[in-house]
Amino acid sequence: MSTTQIATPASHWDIFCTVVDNYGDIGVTWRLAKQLAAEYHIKVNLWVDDLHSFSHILPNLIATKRQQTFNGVNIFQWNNPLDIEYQAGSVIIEAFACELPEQVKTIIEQRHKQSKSLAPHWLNLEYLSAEDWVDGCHGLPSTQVNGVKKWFYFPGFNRKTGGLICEQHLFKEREQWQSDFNNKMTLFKQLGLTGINHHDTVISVFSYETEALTALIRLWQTSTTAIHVLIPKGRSLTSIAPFIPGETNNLIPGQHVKLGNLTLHILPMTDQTGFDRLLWSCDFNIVRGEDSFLRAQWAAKPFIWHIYPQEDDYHLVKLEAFMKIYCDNLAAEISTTWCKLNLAFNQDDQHAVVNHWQQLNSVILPLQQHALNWPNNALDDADLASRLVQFVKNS
Ligand code: TRH
Repeated sequence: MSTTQIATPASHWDIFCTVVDNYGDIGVTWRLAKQLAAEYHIKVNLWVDDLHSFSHILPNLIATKRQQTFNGVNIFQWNNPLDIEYQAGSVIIEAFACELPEQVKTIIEQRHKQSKSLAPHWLNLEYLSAEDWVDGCHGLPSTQVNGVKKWFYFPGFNRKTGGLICEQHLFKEREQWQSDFNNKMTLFKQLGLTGINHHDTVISVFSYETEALTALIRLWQTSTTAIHVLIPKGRSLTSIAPFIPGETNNLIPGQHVKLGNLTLHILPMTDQTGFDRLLWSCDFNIVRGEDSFLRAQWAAKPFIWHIYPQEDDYHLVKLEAFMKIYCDNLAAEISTTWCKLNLAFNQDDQHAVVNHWQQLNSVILPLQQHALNWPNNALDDADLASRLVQFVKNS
């Protein structure tokens, strides 16, 4: 049975998230919810339609439980129609244009009718993009039926946008972690990885399926020095199948396959803190989607971004937009190599990806320096949560 209350606005915030596929939607909303609770002491109710997927990145979550609390955030199983008593928060965020439950929309309208000041702030949190048009669309309202306003909140890489998710002390923690190599060695041990020496090259791979990855594995196999590729169980495994005896589905985290100087290690999925530390500990990261893409930037290490594929290759437009700002002050030689490598990976171009990876060696030092400088430049003084809290105050 569904019960709704419309009397007084509650002080909490509601975030609604549908898990489309993969982990990006829940990954982003979970990061935001945790940060709002930890740094702004906001009571956050996070409504998620698929707790099973969520439990991959929050292993202690019980997928069958309707309500539970982690990191100060109340997590609710969101069934449609809502079957839990619902009291609307002062701010309601629909993540990535997910359709709010009818009961919630009704409450927003009723409150608005009573008095505009009683109506919750209704925001749609959009996907991250570095495209120019984002500047003009961030923060615009759209008037819904009955005059209620919904605001469009766009994350982004400059001051005209809603900013990037980044916790207050993240860079300090990352610097401390990277200043002592024992941290990464301890992490590798905790993950059950064996045979990794301090100076070996370590590469993490969290991508979608692509033959570009198959080509890189083939290349790394011929390396004269030790390379370790760390692969959390998931879609990347399809692309390494040719190198694995038996079914990739049967691979167990902790298992490894040795191919000359290359070792492929299968990893368990961990929580987001563990995943961040993994990125901080590798020399190079291959990431994807939205959240791991950003976290690879915060790791301050060189990376390849395997962007989420879209119809008509629109993702390549988004990739170009990001490459343009990332390479803005890079020397032409470095920028060309890095951009071509990213393009080749995203176009499944086996020949080009191998070619550009081989050229990476000659620009790796300045690229590493750039990766170190980038996070502060990209953040542009304010992270997404702080801009969002301010936006709500102002609107
Ligand atoms: O899973 P993704 O491919 O998500 C994608 C994108 O967000 C895309 O924009 C969206 O449209 C699509 O989903 C539906 O990649 P992403 O965004 O990197 O999200 C992965 C999340 O999983 C991220 O929060 C990091 C987290 N993660 C862990 O917490 N632990 C792990 O071990 C791993 C491998 C990932």
